[in-house]
Amino acid sequence: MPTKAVCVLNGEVQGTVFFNQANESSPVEVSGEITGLQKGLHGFHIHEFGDNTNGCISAGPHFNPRNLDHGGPDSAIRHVGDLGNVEAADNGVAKVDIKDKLISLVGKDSIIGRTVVVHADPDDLGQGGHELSKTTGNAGGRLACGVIGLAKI
Ligand SMILES: [Cu+2]
Ligand SMILES: [Zn+2]
Repeated sequence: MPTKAVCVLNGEVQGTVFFNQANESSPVEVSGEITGLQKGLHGFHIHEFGDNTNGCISAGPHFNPRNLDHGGPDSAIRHVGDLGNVEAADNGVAKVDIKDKLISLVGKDSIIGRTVVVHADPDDLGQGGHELSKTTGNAGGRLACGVIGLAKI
């Protein structure tokens, strides 16, 4: 039984992100589009809380159920929520096309009810040597966010 979820991003930029998981042990396919960005890389994460009461800041830190350091999507050491970067073209549009093995739409690593955040700056994937590299990837401000909800199949 496949599971689908969706997230509408609102803030200084806009977007819609879809999540699709064929079964509970399959990778999650993340697709969609974000518009209004500055050209280049922007950190793209799942944050812990589905709480936007005080804007994107209420979403809390990166979703990190294993209590590890921040990394990139292909790092052995990473937060479950570390999806790396999206890249905007000259027209400010970033196409999202990610397949991730750690996030899930069911079980203890489920991202349902949590928040997608897109950032102002590139995520250094834990490698930047900045004091924030091992917690946030030094990805800067939160441009937009949205809570992930179950979608109609
Ligand atoms: Cu983030
Ligand atoms: Zn992280």
